[in-house]
Amino acid sequence: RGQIADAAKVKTGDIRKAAKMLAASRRALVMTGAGISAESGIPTFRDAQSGLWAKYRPEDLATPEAFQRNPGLVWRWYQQRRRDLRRVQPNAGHKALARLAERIGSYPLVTQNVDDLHERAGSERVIHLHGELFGTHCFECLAPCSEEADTAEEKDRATATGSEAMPPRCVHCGAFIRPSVVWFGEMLPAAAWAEAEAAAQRCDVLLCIGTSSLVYPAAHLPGIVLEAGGQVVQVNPEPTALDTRATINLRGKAGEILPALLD
Ligand code: BV8
Ligand code: ZN
Repeated sequence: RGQIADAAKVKTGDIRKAAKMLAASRRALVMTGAGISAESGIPTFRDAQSGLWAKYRPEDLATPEAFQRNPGLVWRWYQQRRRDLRRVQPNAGHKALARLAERIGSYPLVTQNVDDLHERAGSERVIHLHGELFGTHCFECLAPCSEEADTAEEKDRATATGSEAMPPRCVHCGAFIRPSVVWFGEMLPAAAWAEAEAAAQRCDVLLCIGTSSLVYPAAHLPGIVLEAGGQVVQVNPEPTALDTRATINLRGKAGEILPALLD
């Protein structure tokens, strides 16, 4: 009941209008934020951090300064998020986006998320603006870290010394290994940003899902689409900074609205 009620809560006219726009699009672009992974059980940054991390704000942990000040604490936060991610599955929203490509042809999927749920749901052209949780590289010499971030020895060290686990050291220069995500204050990967910006300049419909549209430069993308004459369909259960400019606002959860767009 709840599921049908929620999708029905959104005016069916809007869903039909959005579905028609997507079906008629020749160069669609999809952009996602943490909200699309919420129904898989991955907390968004907006949700209060749970458990161990309740006393930290992500903006205070996801920075190079935080890592330099307390590498163990930041490393353990990412290790916890990797463990959590291994335990969850893509949800109906991720799967609907993979099916959308079969329906309207392949399209670029720009995500702010560092999880791999779009890939695991079958989406092909995923552009990670903020890096990927399972990647690791050296904080100093940037050499990619060859072994899996949490190797067996790493796991032993974590369990042996409880909460004292420190990041592994770079085999080349001895500095700490860090997660390959973009922290606040860091530049986005140039190629990913260039690809996302070009796709926004040429797309005719942007489907923008589960983002509070507060983090830049990712939050510039819908404006680039609108300035270039494209249209924006937003999917979010809450109001966001994008509401006033979106062509259509579908007020609901990704896991319910996205499958309804394919009906
Ligand atoms: C840079 C990886 C430039 C790490 C992340 C002052 C004003 C403006 C900008 C700035 C400023 N001060 C600093 C800046 C720049 C800063 C920024 O924008 N800060 C913000 C906080 C104001 N940006 C940066 O630092 C970027 N780099 O600008 O460099 C530069 C220039 C010169 C020299 C050097 C550098 C880098 C930003 C990248 C940060 N890394 N992630 C990690 O994951 O650990 S950002 C991280 O937070 C996420 O990737 C996401 O993008 C962002 C927001 O998190 P959430 O809010 O949780 O997610 P989201 O926004 O997607 O919101 C959740 C939404 O889902 C909500 O709306 C909710 O309603 C909805 N939802 C919930 N459930 C559902 C749902 N939707 C659908 N279905 C549901 N079921
Ligand atoms: Zn190194």
